[in-house]
Amino acid sequence: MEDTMADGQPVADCLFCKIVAGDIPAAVVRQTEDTVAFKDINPQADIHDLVVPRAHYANAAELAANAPELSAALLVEAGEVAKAEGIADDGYRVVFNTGAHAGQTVFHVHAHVLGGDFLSTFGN
Ligand code: D5M
Repeated sequence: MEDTMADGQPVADCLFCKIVAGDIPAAVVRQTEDTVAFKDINPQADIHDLVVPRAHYANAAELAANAPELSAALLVEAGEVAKAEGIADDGYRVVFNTGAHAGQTVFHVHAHVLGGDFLSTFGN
């Protein structure tokens, strides 16, 4: 997948831009100047939150290429969300689905933060 140039401006028909703007309701867990964290509507674990930058970037690669400091802030916030949800000590998973073959369905970058029950491990 090619990294594309992007400036972070809101996209009119983007679901997560609408959640960031407050135009669509979400169960918000935490907010910072740069990010919003909310409950995934279709949870795959006891705790399943999404952390999005307020700025619109399509996926993790596009975010990293165009806004590296915001990438770092998103990862820091994923850790803060895990702490707030009480799953930081036992362990949790941070996932960025990138592109259609990975199952990405919303093309505004989001970190899935999953934990709270047994998570299967890769390769064992
Ligand atoms: O993840 C996209 C995720 O977004 C998927 O787990 C469902 C979730 N989703 C979709 N609509 C909403 C709303 N309105 N609120 C909260 N969560 C939502 P992906 O990695 O793109 O497959």
